[in-house]
Amino acid sequence: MDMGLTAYEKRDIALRVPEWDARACVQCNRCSFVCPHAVIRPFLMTPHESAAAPSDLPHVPARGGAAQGYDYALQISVRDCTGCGSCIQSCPASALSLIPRKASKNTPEQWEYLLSLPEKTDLFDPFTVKGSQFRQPLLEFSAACAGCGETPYAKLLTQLFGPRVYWANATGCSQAWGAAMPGIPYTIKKNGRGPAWSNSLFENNAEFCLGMLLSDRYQREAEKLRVEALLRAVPEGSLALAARAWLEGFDDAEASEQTAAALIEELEHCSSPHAAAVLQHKDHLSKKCFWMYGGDGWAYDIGFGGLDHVLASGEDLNVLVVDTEEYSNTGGQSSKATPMGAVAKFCASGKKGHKKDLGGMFMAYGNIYIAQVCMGADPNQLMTALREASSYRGPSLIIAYCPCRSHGLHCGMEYVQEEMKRAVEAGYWPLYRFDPRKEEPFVLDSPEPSLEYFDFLRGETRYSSLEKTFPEEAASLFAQSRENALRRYARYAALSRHRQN
Ligand SMILES: Cc1ncc(C[n+]2csc(CCOP(=O)(O)OP(=O)(O)O)c2C)c(N)n1
Repeated sequence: MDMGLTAYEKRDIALRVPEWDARACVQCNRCSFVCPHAVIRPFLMTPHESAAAPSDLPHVPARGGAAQGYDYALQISVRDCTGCGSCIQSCPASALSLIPRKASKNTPEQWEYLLSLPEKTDLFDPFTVKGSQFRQPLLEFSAACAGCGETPYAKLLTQLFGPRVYWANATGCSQAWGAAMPGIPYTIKKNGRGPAWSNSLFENNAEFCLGMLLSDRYQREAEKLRVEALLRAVPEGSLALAARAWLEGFDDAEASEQTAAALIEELEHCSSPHAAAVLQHKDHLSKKCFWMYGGDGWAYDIGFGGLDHVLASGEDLNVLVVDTEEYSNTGGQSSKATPMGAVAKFCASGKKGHKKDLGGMFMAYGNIYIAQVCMGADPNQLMTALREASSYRGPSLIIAYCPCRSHGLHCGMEYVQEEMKRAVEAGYWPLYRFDPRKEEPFVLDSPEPSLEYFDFLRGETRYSSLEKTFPEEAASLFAQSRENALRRYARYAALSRHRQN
């Protein structure tokens, strides 16, 4: 199956698309960070590349010391845009506005030209909002809803780890938009490298990911034996040097990417049968990272047993839970992630029990890295969590808040990132990190709640509808939910000595 086929769809469905005001732009890349469909992207150009660009391509001198001498362009693939407006509402400088599709000056030629340029990935730290967006997204133009809360997280993972990620995707929306066959939105870089993605059943996705990891481990160990045999046969010279460097960086993802490339180069000029044997399995030279991914229906409910088993194994794998607080893909049934008082299928008169504290449960193990994140509220905390999770040589669990159109945001899906912020400000969705490497592992990243809890609830139909249909239930459940949220915050604050000091 070919990767990246969605790039050929060009659905052209947006009536209004973003327009960039280059002079007002502060080049923070936040618009690209939040874009659910990877249609708005920043590019850096050398003076030579700017000179060769289509004459109507808008660009300005790049900001930021590292990019001095480069030009900056923000491009929109209008034919792939859904017109959700999330980028516009997330821009801190009002440098984007929605204009009629026909009035857009962005052309396919401009877009194609910018895509043809070499990536400038080394100028900024990739684990920052700005730096991450200069990396090619390897998830683009998916079939997700306009304003989807899940895809920006998944896209970000492909930007940070894409070429070396093995990705186990549970059934759910993430699989529905991730594999709307044959429209594959996962794509590859110019060198042919991209995420190795596969989907298994709802019930066994965690085990599926563990299987990927074990299979890769045995294949890499076998490759190591072949390289060691090669070294015994060819102990001197540049090939031997490259082989030793590869062995030294065997378990280091960044290093092994470079040492593997250098070794392959040497092997290609060597006639030894040992070299041919190593080359035959060259895909296993670079170290991979393992992510499993799915919704709350998978992680909190149906796949929970497997998730527990695999996280308890202590293996070096990572989990991203995109928590929409319901089974979004099958029409909004309640899950154990659905909070008290929310209306969902199977709880038309409001969920009676409290939301399961997935992170809290796994914290009890003590050796699992855990973070609860929310990109619209604190993107820097998200980047820190991803950096910490990926560097932790053990299991990591990231639980990400994802508003969904089925929540019925009164403000509309263009304010999806703002709604995330409100969830954190109200104390509805606390942000924290638990890092087993630290003497004080738990850090509460959320400030004290500053927004009235009920104001947040009343901004979404899944809650506000209860006040109309079952007002007494609503009053009681909302009050209990608020009480629970405040207690939870107090509990976390007490745990977080860091913040207290
Ligand atoms: C064992 C099993 N039960 C039911 C289904 C049908 N099913 C497919 S997706 C889905 C909902 C997924 O919800 P969630 O994990 O929260 O992901 P979301 O769609 O919200 O991203 C269900 C119930 C299934 N695939 N397997």
